[in-house]
Amino acid sequence: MKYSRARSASPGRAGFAIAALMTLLVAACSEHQDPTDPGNGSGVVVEITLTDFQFSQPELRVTRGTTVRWRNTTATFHTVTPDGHTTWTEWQTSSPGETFEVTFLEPGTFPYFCVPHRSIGMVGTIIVE
Ligand SMILES: [Cu+2]
Repeated sequence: MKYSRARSASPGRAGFAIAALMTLLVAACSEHQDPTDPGNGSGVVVEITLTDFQFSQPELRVTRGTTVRWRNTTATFHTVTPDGHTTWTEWQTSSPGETFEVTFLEPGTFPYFCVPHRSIGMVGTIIVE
């Protein structure tokens, strides 16, 4: 063993300071890197409903910090699948009343589609300004 038991059991003041600094760094990094962290939203929520077989607002324009909530109003299987980006992980739903939220913190254009109904036009785009 290269380190003593006493040292590992009691990290001391320097150890705590380093731990606190690491926590700050991790928090700063994740805030910068995660464009959909719900902790930094403006509190504005805009809802899009899934019907048979379309999104209620196929093109939705929002400001940064807005939370978009998709709500399934059908008993049909639908998805909200990112098209060419990884801003969120695909959501799957098959029960009325189920919801899914993404808070957009960075500007950009975020297309998505429903896997089983893409070919009949169940597609959408979120434009964040
Ligand atoms: Cu669908």
